[in-house]
Amino acid sequence: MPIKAKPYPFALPPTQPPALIVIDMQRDFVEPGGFGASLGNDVARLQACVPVIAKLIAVARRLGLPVIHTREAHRPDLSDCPSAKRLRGDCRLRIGDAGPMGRLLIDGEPGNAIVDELKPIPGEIEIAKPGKGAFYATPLQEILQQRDITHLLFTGVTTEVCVQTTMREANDRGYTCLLVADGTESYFPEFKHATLDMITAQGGIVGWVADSEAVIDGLEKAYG
Ligand code: C5J
Repeated sequence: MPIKAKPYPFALPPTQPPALIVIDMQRDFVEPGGFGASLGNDVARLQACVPVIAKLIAVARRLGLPVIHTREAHRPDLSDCPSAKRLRGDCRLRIGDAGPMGRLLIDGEPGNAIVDELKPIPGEIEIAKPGKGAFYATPLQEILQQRDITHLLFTGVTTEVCVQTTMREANDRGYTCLLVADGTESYFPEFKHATLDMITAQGGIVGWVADSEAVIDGLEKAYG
């Protein structure tokens, strides 16, 4: 039974279930005092997708879907952060500077941790990524190949930056991708909506979009 989705129903693979990919649900973006706030964004906007992702993670764990979490994170010496990225914008605090939750966007700092509600459990994969896309300079592709995963369900933040970039990277690598509409958020609602439209335009040029309710219903019927 396929998932009710746009632009047309999303067929689930019969044997190896899709992976649930949770992009960058870290305090840096979602809580006050982090990198997202330092760029002048209203971080409260992103909190709407936290309970939706929590529900999807619970379903994925119960049905045995792999759950893969990512964090946008740089090494403490910033050797993986190009100055073109660090110096961009007119922000109060830059990547690597000390903020209220530790150094911004630095691996291991309190602000770089995934929010409490969505914490990975032992056995789940957590990938620190230095770029917007989760395939760039990470082992993600090998991890998916080792598990014969062909289909990916995307959630996380922000829709038009790290989520969309990763979904496009996944497309070029041959993965079949669906974005959960209420499981992703942006600081800019108009960018979120534009991204959903871009993904599904032209017969699903980047993939499919569905609500979490439809995704959960489809997963329960396929793997429950
Ligand atoms: C941003 C992200 N917005 N996770 N990162 O810089 O989307």
